[in-house]
Amino acid sequence: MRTTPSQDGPRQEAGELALQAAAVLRKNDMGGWTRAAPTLYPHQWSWDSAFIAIGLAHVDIRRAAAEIRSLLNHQWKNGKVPHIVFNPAAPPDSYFPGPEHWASAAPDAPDASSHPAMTSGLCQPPVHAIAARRILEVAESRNEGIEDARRFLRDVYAKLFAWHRYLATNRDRENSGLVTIFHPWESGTDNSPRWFEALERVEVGEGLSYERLDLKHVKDPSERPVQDTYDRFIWLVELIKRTGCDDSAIYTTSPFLVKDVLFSAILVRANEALLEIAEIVEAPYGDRDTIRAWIQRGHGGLDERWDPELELCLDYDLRAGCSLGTRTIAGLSPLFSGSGPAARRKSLLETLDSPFFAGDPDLRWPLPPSTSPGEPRFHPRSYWRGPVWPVLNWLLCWSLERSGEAERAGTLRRASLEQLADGRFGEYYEPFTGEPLGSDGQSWTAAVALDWLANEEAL
Ligand code: 9WN
Repeated sequence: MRTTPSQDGPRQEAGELALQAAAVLRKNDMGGWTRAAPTLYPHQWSWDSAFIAIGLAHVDIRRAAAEIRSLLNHQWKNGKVPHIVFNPAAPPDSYFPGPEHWASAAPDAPDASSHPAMTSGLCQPPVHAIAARRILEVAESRNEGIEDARRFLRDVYAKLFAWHRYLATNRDRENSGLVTIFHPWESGTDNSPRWFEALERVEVGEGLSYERLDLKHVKDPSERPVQDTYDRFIWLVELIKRTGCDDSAIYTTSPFLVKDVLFSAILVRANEALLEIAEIVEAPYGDRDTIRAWIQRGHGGLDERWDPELELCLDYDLRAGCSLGTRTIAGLSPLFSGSGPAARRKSLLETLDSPFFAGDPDLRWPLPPSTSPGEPRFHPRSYWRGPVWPVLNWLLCWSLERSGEAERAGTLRRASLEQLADGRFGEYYEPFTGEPLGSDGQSWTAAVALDWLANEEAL
């Protein structure tokens, strides 16, 4: 990261912030992979890793590539990229449900016989191809590490293709273009009110006994999910484990099966990135046709989920056969994927800027809360129920740029950098006061700051 002349105040501050962000990533570096946060999340999380790689690209291309490579080393035989790769050196009581809890649940895992388990049995949104493509872009813009980045793309292309094929098949038996999630943790937006009604339908069975560890790491328990929600999370893990993480069995038996529009929107963009990678590595034409078809199907699926009344894109509960109509940032999914007619995207940009989201006059910065402040289940401190998440804003910014909305993306980026200017790199932020919440020193927040700062410098 280039430092800036001292007579230039804001640039000097940007240089300082970049150094602080890089220091967070260094501190969380476990040697070839990065823990998501210093104590709350001592393992490698799937989509966190992708964002982390984007940030690392501005520091060291090979290290950025290593982040994704190490995650993909634990890809399952069926193509699934696991949501957590456990750190064998993490203290036993540092995270629940940890490796012991997942043990023997995963015959498809590459290290299935390992006790404790090396990975969880879930997955998370597929930001990886976006990150892989970005690594080469950053290398080219810095004119550094270009050959390393190209070699990395050649090495990981087949794995990324297998990952996307898993999502297009095992997770979309309906050929709808929309990904089915088996657990709110798979959405990455875990206790968002998006899942409330679907979770209500999950009846927790007998004999659930466990100790929550997450509450030990935050000052205020209201920043974490309520007990009732957590019980359902753990019960769903139990049911998934009972099937041996078998996707067909889960499809048949699980009480929670939801088409997630945000996950699906990210997959559309990830497929666009994968197509670019396929061209760079000269992958077979058949692959490229397949990826193009996935992109088309993804757009189609998202179009189908448009709700003209709420004027948002809605998740769909496969079990109950109904839409899940809560006003959250996921409703803006067509802005993330670039789907739908231009008029719809224009109206969504207006919604983004309206008091439902970033236009609420009481917000500390004009940044969209994860759940609209008007929602009855909005909570400004509880994670995914209201706080602002910098990583989602990174995705939104990046997608807006790709859709030709550079000015709108720039506004979002600058407001985000103001939010992060205190150098604490919170996991998420209280929308009205701007207080950082959850974990400080959260790796992916530092990572997106690095990417944004580089973007500002390039202007
Ligand atoms: C469960 C690591 C992860 C993020 C998720 C975020 C949170 C875990 C938890 O932390 O989820 O996966 O224990 O709450 O919701 O998006 O990947 O940062």
